[in-house]
Amino acid sequence: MQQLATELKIDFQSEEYKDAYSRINAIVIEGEQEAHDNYITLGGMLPDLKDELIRLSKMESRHKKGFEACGRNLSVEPDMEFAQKFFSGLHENFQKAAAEGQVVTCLLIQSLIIECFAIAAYNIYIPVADDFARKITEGVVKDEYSHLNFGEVWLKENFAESKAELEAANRQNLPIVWKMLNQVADDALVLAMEKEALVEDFMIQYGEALSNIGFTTRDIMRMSAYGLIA
Ligand code: Y39
Ligand code: FE
Ligand code: FE
Ligand code: FE
Repeated sequence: MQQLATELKIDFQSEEYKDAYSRINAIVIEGEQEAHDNYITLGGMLPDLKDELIRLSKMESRHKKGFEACGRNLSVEPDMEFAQKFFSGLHENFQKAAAEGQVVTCLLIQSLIIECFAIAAYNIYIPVADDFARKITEGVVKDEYSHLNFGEVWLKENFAESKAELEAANRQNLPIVWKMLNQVADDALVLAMEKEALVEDFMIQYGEALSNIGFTTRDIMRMSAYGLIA
């Protein structure tokens, strides 16, 4: 698929590309670090699943190292301060939920919302990435599907007791994802990633996840509409 990047004549060494990459690469590195931390926290909340959650956290650490290498490969310095602010809304909501023992909310934020965001972003990035980053991202996205599956399986098994909390957590956090997508749209376009494609892929993954857990089409339509008010 390197052809698409070549066809689009993407200049990975232009100042414009590297400037946008300094923020997108930082977002991904910060996201992987927070995902690592979130799975450790979840391991403390779900002691029976601790070993599996530690395993997921280690995968997230590997992803982080991979994306750090992608930045170094292009001689880009990631803007980590920007990235921490970018994630602060979801970060704070996850911390608050964890402090209150709301495992359902924590799973919705990390294993559904953040994983779907990652899957959408990585799928859209792969065809327009440089050769080095493409190989890394192809390996990472496979793992992200397994992380999403972890959340789906747990929430499906506990659907009846989780439904109300999932709806409240969706209502609180989906608008934040919309703001994040809007905030990153200009930089993403410099990398040849279109916002419409990101939104579409995200909504497909997220809607499928909600369906797998047990929500009806009607529920999913209603829950998805909360994204639009951001
Ligand atoms: O589970 C994970 O590994 C998720 C943390 C990673 C999220 C990465 C967020 C990617 C958003 C990039 C937006 C680019 C347009
Ligand atoms: Fe990851
Ligand atoms: Fe991930
Ligand atoms: Fe993940």
